[in-house]
Amino acid sequence: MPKYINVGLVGYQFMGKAHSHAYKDMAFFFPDAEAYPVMKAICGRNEEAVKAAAQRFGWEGYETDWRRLVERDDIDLVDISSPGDTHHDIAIAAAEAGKHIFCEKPLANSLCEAREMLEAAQEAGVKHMVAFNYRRVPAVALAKRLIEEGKIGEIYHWRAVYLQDWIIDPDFPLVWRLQKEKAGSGPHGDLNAHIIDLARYLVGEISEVVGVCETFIKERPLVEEVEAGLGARAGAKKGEVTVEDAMLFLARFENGALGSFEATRFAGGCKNHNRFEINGSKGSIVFNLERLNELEFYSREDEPHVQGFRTILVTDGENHPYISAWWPAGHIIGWEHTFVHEVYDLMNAIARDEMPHPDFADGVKTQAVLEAVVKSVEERTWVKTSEV
Ligand code: SOE
Repeated sequence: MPKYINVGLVGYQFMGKAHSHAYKDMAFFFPDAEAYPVMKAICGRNEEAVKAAAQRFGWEGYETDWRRLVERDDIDLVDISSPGDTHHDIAIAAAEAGKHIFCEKPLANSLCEAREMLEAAQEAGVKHMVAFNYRRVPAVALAKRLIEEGKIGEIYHWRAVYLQDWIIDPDFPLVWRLQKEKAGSGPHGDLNAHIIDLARYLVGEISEVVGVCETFIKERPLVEEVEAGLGARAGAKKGEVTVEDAMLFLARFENGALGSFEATRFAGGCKNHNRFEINGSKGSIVFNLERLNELEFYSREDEPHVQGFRTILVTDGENHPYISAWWPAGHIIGWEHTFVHEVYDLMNAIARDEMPHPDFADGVKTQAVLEAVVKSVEERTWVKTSEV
């Protein structure tokens, strides 16, 4: 008999919508789940907007104060899909109220906050998970399997970029993601956090870093009206951009591998270009989110006359994770499916009384790398992740 987990979600915009869709679709496609989510309540400060979101996304009800949501006896899991400056207080209150927590990335706006969140969740004995959804792309899961099977041997290089261009227009307005007090940082926390998590997942822990960053457009029009997704309509007045527009860094891994990371919102033509290359002693792997159903693999163990990169279409339900729940081979999946996979794994973990991954301890480690990079930029030197 499946269990039922009552969910309360904070946030109803871009990420709130992605998570709502995942809760709504999960049982439909994954009937074998050991627990199903029940969409109890969605929360946001604007009553008219959150009420409309509740109806459209399929929530039973809504709240306009997250404190009220967290206190409700009929909520088992609190999902934090609101901006970074809200994560800490909601997570601590949720842990104290004995709720499981699913939190958007990066875990917090600072390492100190992230550590407090981990401590509170551990003390309360609740399950906790950070929404690094790209671990749940079937092609990334296949990359993990190939590495674990020794198919690329000893890893020498990790080379990752996360490139977007949605603010390249200097007249794009000053949305919350460009404000330090709300977002904590620019593409560093938003995008580098993802590729750091993937690097930790696939290669191992990062020991030291050195970074460089720039804010190309220092002032932008203030927001007149927030639009769907990442968009907004610009007003007449201008304000200061308080986060970086691009952050690049080099890294050394504990296992001796070398890494490079680049996150920018100024890579014209690149929309959501989350790409990594891994080179090992026996082969290489290449992944690009803009081609998320594919994984490129090169093996030095192939016969020399056929050596070269092959492109694996990762849509075979018998051999590739999550896929059997969706469609026959070749009937490709997309970005929103990664959130459904997360919810499936989270529900199963709660039902089995296991900790899902990545948990808040992973979130803290990623946060330490982010913070070490910022310190290295400030001090113009290499910084060890153990020293932040
Ligand atoms: C916007 O930069 C964004 O939506 C991020 O916030 C997400 O985490 C990333 O997956 C896609 O881009």
